[in-house]
Amino acid sequence: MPEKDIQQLSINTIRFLAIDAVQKANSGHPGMPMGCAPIAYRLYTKFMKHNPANPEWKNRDRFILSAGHGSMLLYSILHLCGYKISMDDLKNFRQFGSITPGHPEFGLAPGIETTTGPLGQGFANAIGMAIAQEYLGSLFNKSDVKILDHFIYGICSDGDLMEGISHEVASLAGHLKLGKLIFFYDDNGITIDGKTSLAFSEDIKKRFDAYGWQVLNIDDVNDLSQIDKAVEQAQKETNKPTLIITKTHIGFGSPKKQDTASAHGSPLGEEEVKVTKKNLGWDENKFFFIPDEVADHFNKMKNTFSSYENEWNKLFESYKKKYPADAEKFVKVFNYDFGDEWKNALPSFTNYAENIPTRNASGSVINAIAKHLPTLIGGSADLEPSNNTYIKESTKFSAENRSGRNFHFGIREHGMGGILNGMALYGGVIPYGGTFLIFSDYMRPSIRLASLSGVRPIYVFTHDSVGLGEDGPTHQPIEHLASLRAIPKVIVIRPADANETVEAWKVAIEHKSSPVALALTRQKVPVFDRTKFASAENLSKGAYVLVQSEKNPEVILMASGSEVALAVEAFNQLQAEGINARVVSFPSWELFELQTNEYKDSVLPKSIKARVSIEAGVKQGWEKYIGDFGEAICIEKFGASAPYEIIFKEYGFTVDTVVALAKKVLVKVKSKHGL
Ligand SMILES: Cc1ncc(C[n+]2csc(CCOP(=O)(O)OP(=O)(O)O)c2C)c(N)n1
Repeated sequence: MPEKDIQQLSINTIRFLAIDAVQKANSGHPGMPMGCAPIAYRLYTKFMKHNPANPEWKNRDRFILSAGHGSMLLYSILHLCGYKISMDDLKNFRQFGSITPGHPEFGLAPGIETTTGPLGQGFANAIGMAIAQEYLGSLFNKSDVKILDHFIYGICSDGDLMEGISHEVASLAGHLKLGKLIFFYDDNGITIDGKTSLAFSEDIKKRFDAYGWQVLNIDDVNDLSQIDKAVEQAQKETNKPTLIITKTHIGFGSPKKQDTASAHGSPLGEEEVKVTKKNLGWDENKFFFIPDEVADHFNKMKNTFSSYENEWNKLFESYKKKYPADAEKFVKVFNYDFGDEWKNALPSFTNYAENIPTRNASGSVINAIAKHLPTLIGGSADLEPSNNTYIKESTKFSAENRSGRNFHFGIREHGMGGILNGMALYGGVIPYGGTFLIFSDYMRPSIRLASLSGVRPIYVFTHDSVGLGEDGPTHQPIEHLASLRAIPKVIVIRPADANETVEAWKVAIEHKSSPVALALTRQKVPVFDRTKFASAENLSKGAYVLVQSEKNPEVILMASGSEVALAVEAFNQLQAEGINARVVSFPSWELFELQTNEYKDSVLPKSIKARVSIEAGVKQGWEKYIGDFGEAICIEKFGASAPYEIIFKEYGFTVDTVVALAKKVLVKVKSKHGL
């Protein structure tokens, strides 16, 4: 069969695998794969250096399907290339427990580089990956051997480019001159509601030109020579990311549905599947059909695919000979194997007379460990002096300086969230990003996806309560701790003092499977005298007894962050009045929940029912720990613009209130128990 015919047959195979899977699942998005099949085919078979036998190969070209609703496009091409996605997996599209869910999920099927579906996120992830590649390249590439030297391809859709996050990250990608990025824009003029003209009329070319991207055009996606020309030109441009505006037809080939919104999000319908098959010269009675010629065509590519990796392996061998220390470091970095030196370098705060904001302690930790964690890299969304995220021994990452470890994400929290995910997904780096806790709202969709994907960016959220003071209610988080705690698997840590902050960072570096959010104070808090109080190392257990009366405690005061100091003051007062109490420092619910029941009972014994929680945020969730008799000192309204001491006083965060509540719960407990 002539080359052209086999190409066409392969492209139609992708289309019909997608159509059949969507039809079988009776849900999904056939239109996008039908339109974009030629792009996926050409990239995976001609341009991308990848090896289906080893999807983890470090120097593979990446492919990001930002328009994740078109997942069947990705599953089909991966299946054809020989990734471990079987025909049964395709038939189980969107079924419980399958590796082919409605939208691609990182970690489920090989070859899926990131979880996409929420539009705009994949596009941001790709930019994070490009950044990670540049940084790691600066560490390991030599003028004579480049071991990280690949492209990051992707497809984004109208929806991706409408979403705000795409504006944020495209702007940064242009600024940073990320030349390895090559994105196709699936310009099919259709979204769910109908034509894009309903809500979208900007000139995409001008927009991306203005960001500093190279912008290319393809008039007809079905003309493979146009794809080839565009990709070749994109590869040559090393100083700018490239957007290839590609005219496609949603639902291509479907007589009734092509170019209409009805091809977007529902099966074509049995009748329309038939006529579409007829229309494109396919046997209408065949389902999930891969013609022999197509199977052969892809089989023959296996050697080429593995040769890409073999060539790189040879390159790496020569690298190893010339640069043995770097080669060893390369392997270690991707295994996050940094030895114990960083732990030995962790600071200890022993001047107990000092009051230190936990954000400052965090800055000290970053700078103490940075030397031993060469791929700890991060920055802030333009709040670096407030977040204390700067690594002083390093420089700023920029278009001219890829070895800088300090990132200026600009005022783009959502973009930063998506980029951090891409960096974490790339591997090898430990990315962190800072902003005020209040603005975690601006990056929440990305935080959720990091957790769903099982990757670990570290968030440095400072200004963690009304304790930030005069900036007022617009800047004072109230519901944010609860809201972050509500996201499954996110580890939220609100350390009480400088030494707990050290331990919080230790957890953050060691925890690799979900995001860690550090909530840190702007205001000064005391450094607890650890010769008198329990060790801060207990932070890793999420909650621990910080101090208690010698005799059996009758009441538990539990608090997180800056409110722990208040709990200790109230404890002293209660002691003075002859009431035995216990202070539980409670920096992390999630870490506490990971402990054994025995440990949990030892910190919060069932027998002590008199409990008070103190946290400068909503009560939501504390009920679980304070129980039926407990009381919470919390904030159920917005904050106020004033010096923080005044706000805390006005909002009931005083020793008197804590003591009074402790007594109240004691009375409640005693009367209920008829004592
Ligand atoms: C953040 C977000 N909002 C809404 C959706 C729901 N949604 C899925 S696809 C889509 C838009 C489809 O238009 P387009 O991006 O042009 O894709 P196409 O119709 O070309 O397949 C929307 C709104 C989503 N996936 N993510």
